[in-house]
Amino acid sequence: MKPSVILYRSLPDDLLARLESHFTVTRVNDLSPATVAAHADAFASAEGLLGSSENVDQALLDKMPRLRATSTISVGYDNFDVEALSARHIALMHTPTVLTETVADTLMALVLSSARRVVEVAERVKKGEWTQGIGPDWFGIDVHHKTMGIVGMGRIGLALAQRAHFGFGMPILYNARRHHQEAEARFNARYCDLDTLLAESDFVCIVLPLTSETFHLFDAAKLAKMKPSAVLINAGRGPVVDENALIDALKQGKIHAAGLDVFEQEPLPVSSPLLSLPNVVALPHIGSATHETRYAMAACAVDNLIDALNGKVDNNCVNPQAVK
Ligand code: 8YV
Repeated sequence: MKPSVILYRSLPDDLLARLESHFTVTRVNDLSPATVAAHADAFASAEGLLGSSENVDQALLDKMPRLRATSTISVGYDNFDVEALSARHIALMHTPTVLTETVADTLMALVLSSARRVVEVAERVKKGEWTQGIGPDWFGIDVHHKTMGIVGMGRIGLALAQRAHFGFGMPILYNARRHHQEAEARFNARYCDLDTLLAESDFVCIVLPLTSETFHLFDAAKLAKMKPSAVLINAGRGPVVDENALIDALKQGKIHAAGLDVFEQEPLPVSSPLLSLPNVVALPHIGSATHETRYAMAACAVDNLIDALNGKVDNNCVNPQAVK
C-alpha cells in the first residue's frame, strides 16, 4: 500500500500526478483545527505533509501520530516547530537553492524602485501628472557605486552581492555569523559588525531568516545608526524589523526610504501606516514569485517528500541528525 500524505497547497497537474504515483494524497486547503477535524482520519494516518505558509506546531503533530516527513515549498521554515519535529524524528525538508537567483532579483528590484521612486512616479504618470518636463520633485537617488550592506550572507546574500558588485559597481559590506570567503574573494565584500555596516551603508539589505535571535533585530536603536540618506530593504522575514520603529524612522526622516517585500503581518493590513508613506515600496511577498521559480520550488518539494519518506535526507533537510 502507498503511504498517505496530506497536501495543503495546490500543485501543477504534472507534479500532483507525480505525487499521486508515490502516495495516496488527501488535499486540504489549510491546516486549521477545523480542517484537521474535518479530515481527522486522513491526518491520523498520514506519513507525509506537503505545502507552505501554514504553521506546523505541536498541536498539529499531536493529530498526526504517524507523520515521518514534512516538506515545505519554501526556503524559510520559521513556521515549523523544528524542535517538536526533531523530538519525533520527523524530517523537515525545504527548497533552499532553486529560488536564490529570483529572490536576489527581487532585492535589486526593491533597491532600484526605492532609490529611483519607480512605483511612485509611474503612478503619477498614470494620474496624468506628467504634463511638462520633470523637475527635482520627480528625482531619485543613485544606486550605482553606492555602498551596499548585506545582513545575512547565505546563498541569497551572495547572489545579491554578485548583482551589486558586477552590475552596479557597488562596494559591498556584509554582516553574518561567520566570514564568507567566497563573498570576499569574488566580490571584494568586507565583513563588518552590524553597527559599522549600518553606519556606512547606503542600502541596508536584510536577507535573514526569522529566529529568536533575529526577531526585532532592527529596532529603533539599530535604525538610528543608519545614515539619514540610507534606504532599508527587507526581503527576509517581516518580524526581523520592528515595524512601528521603522514607521517612526521613515516619518521622522531618520532614514530616507524603505523597500519591503515582507511584513510583521501578511497580508499587510490596508490600514498600515506604511501604505501612506510615499517613501515606502511595499510588495506582496513576491520574493520567489515567478512562474519558473514557483514551479521549481514545488517540484523540489515533491522530490524532497519522496526522498524523505524513502529515508533519504542528505539533501535539503533541515534536521538530518534528528532523522538518521
Ligand atoms: C515563499 C519564502 O513564497 O521560500 C520562502 O521562504 O518566503 C517564499 O519564497 C513563501 O514561503 C510562500 O511559499
